[in-house]
This record gives sequence, C-alpha cells and structure tokens, in this order.
Amino acid sequence: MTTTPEAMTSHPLHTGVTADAPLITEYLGGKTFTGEAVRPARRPVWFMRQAGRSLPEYRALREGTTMLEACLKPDMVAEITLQPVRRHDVDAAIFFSDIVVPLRLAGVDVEIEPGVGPVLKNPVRSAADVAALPDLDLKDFEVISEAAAQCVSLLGPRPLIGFAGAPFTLAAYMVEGRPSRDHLGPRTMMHADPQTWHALAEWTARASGLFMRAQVLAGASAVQLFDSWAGSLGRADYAERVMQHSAAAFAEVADLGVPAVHFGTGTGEILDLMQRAGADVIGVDYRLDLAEVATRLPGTPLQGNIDPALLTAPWEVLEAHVHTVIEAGSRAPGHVVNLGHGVPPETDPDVLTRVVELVHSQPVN
Ligand code: 1CP
Repeated sequence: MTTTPEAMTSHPLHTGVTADAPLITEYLGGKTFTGEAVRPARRPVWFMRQAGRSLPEYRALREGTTMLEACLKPDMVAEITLQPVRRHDVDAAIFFSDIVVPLRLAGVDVEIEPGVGPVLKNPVRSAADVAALPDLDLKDFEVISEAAAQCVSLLGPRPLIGFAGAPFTLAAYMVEGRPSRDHLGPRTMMHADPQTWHALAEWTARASGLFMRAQVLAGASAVQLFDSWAGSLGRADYAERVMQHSAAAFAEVADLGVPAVHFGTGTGEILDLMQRAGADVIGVDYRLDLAEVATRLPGTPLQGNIDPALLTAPWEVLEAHVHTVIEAGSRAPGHVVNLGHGVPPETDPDVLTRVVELVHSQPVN
C-alpha cells in the first residue's frame, strides 16, 4: 500500500469508520477491510437509482433547478444523496450525480433533458471530433470532491458508493448525441473506424476513472461502474474493443483499494469478462438467475437482483421473490441485495422501505 495517496490515511475505510460496515464485508466476501473474517451485523441492501425520481422530497427540492445544475451544487447533492438513507434505512448511499457529469466538468456541451436523458450539442463521430475533446484533469472534479466529502461526513459509518458510467455506455451517448435503443453509432464506429473508437474509449475511460477517483479520495468506500448498455454488444466486440477500456477506468482507482462493483444489463454472455475487467463484485441484472451466476462465477461476491417490475406486484408476490433472491445470494461468498436495474420512477417509496425491513429481518448466513 506504499502508493496509497496521503489523502487515504483519513479515509473512512482506513480510519475504521466504514471498515466493517455490512456492505463492505459482503463486498469483500465475508471479511472486514482489514481482513478479519466476520458476519455482518445485518444483511445489506441498497437500490440502484434510489436517490431522486421516486421520492417526493427529491422532486420538491429539485423544483426550479435543472438536473446538471443540481449535480454541481454540493449542498443539494449531499441532501439528495442522504434522502433515501433517512427514508429507507438502506445500508449505503449512492452519490447523487449522473454518468455525464464528468463530460460537463471537462467542458463538453451536454444537457440532461427532462423526460429524455443526456443530450450533446455536438455528437462525437470523427477522428477530428475526438481530437478536439478537452484535456482531462482531476482538478476539474473539485466540486465533486466537495460534494462527496459532505456526503461522507453526514453518513458516518454508512458507506458512500461512488460511481461512473463505463467507457462504452458513456461513449454511446457521445456518439449518438442522445439516448438510443440499439447503440448502432458506437457499434458501427468500433468496426468502421477502430482507431477513432479506441481514442474515444480511452478518453471516456479516463473521464470515468477520474470521476470515481475524486469520489473515493473524498471518502467513498466503494465504487460501481455502470455499463448499462454493454448488453447490446456481442461477446467478441466486448472482449476485443471494450473490456480493456473498462479495465482502464477501474485502474484509475486500483491503487486506492476500495471494493469495485461492475454492473450492466443484458450481460449474461459477458459476465466473466466484466469480472476480469477488474471488478471485485458483479452486479447481476434481473434477467439472470442469481443462483446460476453464483455457480458460474465461483468465489465472486454478487449484488442484485430483485426484478424492478415486481415492486408494483401484490406484496405477497414481491415478498416471495425477495426470499428467492436472498436464498440464491447465499450461495455466493458475499451478497448485497439490490434491484436488477434502477428504481422505476413510479415506484411507491413505501414499498422500498418495506423491502429493506424484510431484508433486514432475515438472519445473516
Ligand atoms: O430530472 C431528473 O430527475 C432526471 C432524471 C435523472 C436522475 C435522477 C437522470 C437523467 N439521472 C439521474 C441520477 C442518476 N443517474 C444517478 C443517481 C444516483 C442514484 O442511483 O440514485 C445515477 C447512478 C445515474 C446513472 C445513470 N445515468 C445511468 C446508469 C444507470 C442506469 O440506470 O442504467 C445511465 C444510463 C444514465 C443516463 C441517464 N441520465 C438520466 C436519464 C433519464 C438517463 C437514461 C437515458 C436513457 O434511457 O438512455
């Protein structure tokens, strides 16, 4: 650990504040950050996209502020990050931000349009477009460090999870210029103009890596890379044209030693590769059988995979499903209960609170 930056000596994992938090010990396969075997005080659970969207207190606070403005106001970020922790008693906070925030901080003209998602003024489609991308520097992410540090001091022993979009998912928005279903633009580019593709993916890997690094140096105790659209790739494309860039994003935080989660959707064919890209934990989407994934990736802690569609099913149906997920997860060396993708905006927040109570009421292994 000689390369660990000075800032990490006061990090909550190193001071011990979050070293034996249930989330961390499950991510580490039943060990504390200092390596002692331990059973968690309770079964950990959090929800992807728990901050924002489904919470009335979020909508009230965001009134009159655009999404990206909100992401650049440390007080607001900290408040929104904490809202689901207070309301649901989840075992981790996820930093409130968006995968395109590093683009904005680097100087790319991007907006998040309500009801649409990220939109770029100038999509990036040629070698010249890539060459014109701004230089990236950790100093550009100071507002993120400040916001994350506020979250960490308010959270105490509850870990903050830092995150970023994976290089492919981020590049998909940059090439298309807006949300798309099949991501044809980046998939064409990686074959038609591989040099430009790799230059773009190197840039997005560094943007995502620095974004995670800023959050960890400010005290985030884990990171998650979201490759939401990697499921649109064939295995060969992922292996030859994408995986090395996700590995490069993880490499930007590898010296900091925090557990790293890798999540994508529709990624059944590439889960082993996603793990090899540098993840300690695999986030499992709702389409996969968690028990089978535990068999396919032996020795790997898992996160997931309640089907978000069941959040609006009758309670008995959801309850039985949660029990199935817990039972399947017990076959992995560590398991953090989560959804198999983000909270749908129309979810009744009380249902999420009830799921947390149910998970916490179950004995730990
Ligand atoms: O005005 C609003 O409230 C905008 C809605 C919104 C919110 C609340 C967007 C626009 N982003 C976010 C926050 C956000 N985005 C978080 C916050 C923390 C939390 O999890 O609670 C996180 C982790 C993200 C990550 C994100 N953004 C992903 C990866 C996760 C996933 O859901 O797959 C992706 C793909 C995005 C892009 C994005 N940002 C926003 C939207 C609507 C989209 C998706 C657009 C599309 O369909 O392509």
